[in-house]
Amino acid sequence: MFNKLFLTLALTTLIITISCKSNPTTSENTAPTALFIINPTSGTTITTFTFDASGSSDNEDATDVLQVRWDWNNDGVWDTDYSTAKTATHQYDIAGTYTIVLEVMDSEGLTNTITKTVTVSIANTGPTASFTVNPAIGTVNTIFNFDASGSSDNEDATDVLQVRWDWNNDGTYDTNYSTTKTTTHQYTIEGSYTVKLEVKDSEGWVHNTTTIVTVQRPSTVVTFSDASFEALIRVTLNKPTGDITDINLETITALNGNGWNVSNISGIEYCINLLNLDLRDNSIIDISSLSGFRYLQVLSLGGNQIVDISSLSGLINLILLYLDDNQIININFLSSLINLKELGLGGNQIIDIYPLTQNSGIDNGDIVDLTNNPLSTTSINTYIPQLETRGVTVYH
Ligand SMILES: [Ca+2]
Ligand SMILES: [Ca+2]
Ligand SMILES: [Ca+2]
Ligand SMILES: [Ca+2]
Repeated sequence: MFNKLFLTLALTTLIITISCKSNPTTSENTAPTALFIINPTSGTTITTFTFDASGSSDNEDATDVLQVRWDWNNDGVWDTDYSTAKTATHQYDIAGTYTIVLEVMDSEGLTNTITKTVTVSIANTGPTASFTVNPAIGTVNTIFNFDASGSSDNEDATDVLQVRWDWNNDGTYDTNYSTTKTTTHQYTIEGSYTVKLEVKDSEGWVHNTTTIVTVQRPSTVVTFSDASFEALIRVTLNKPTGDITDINLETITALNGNGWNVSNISGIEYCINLLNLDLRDNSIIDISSLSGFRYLQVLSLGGNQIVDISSLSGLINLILLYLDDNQIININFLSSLINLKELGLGGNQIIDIYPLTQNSGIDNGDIVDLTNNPLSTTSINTYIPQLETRGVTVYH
């Protein structure tokens, strides 16, 4: 009985042992299979590449439990830790061809690696538009020369860059794209123009820049008959030599020629933008050339030899007018200067000040100096009191 039981156990053990040894491979772990794809397959230094190892597999483990790690540049140093996440992203800052290594590990620690390469080129950058214009100031007769050859691009040679021009910055380009960088343009109407250049690189990236071109009317050379007055003009313009043009004179807004020994101011008529003119204490007789100074606000002509002030009748923006110590008799022409606040007429030959009473702008707070004039009795007894009634301070 005992022997029979023992034999049965022994046989059973033997059968189990034999059956286990008869198929040893079914219980032995195998290494996983590494596999990945790269998207995109090539790019630039601004491309974010996605690496996807979800195609990796293992005979024993589900892909989910497989762990992966990456070496982005095959330098032997893993750039990520092991992770069950199968996708990763990476960006290459420097252009080149890189070998990527993926290692996959199964749950029992068996591993498999695979490599792939990716090519990274330099990312395109936009061009830089730049141009010169010569001359920058001209007339309708001027042929302006434009040169965009200073434009540049990191990737393209300047020769390859295309340019187009908008001569008046109205949003409509006036030329087609061309690789020729120089061109000319002529304007038919005076004015200030914003010129726009657009530069395009071989990948279609564009950049614009603008500059101002001034088209003036043709200038006229102005001559002066009084050397002292010309000297004053040259000092004012800071132009010791060379032609003085009407356009030069239009830049003057203030002229301070107190005591410059000027007797003839011909040529001053081109200083049409004068706001402030001081020619006190000279020997000027003729001021007819001041008649066009529509902007003039301050005029000092005391201490000259002026008789006729009819040219001042249109200077309606005058606020301060000093005509003291001249030879003035007739002041009819001052009745229209309604913006006057101070009027200096002392030391002249004025008898009748009736025209001042006809100037409605000479009123409260204004000052009129009539000292040292042979004023008529009517002026003193009638007209001055009328002015004073308005609030005008009258010295006489
Ligand atoms: Ca396995
Ligand atoms: Ca590495
Ligand atoms: Ca470029
Ligand atoms: Ca245009």
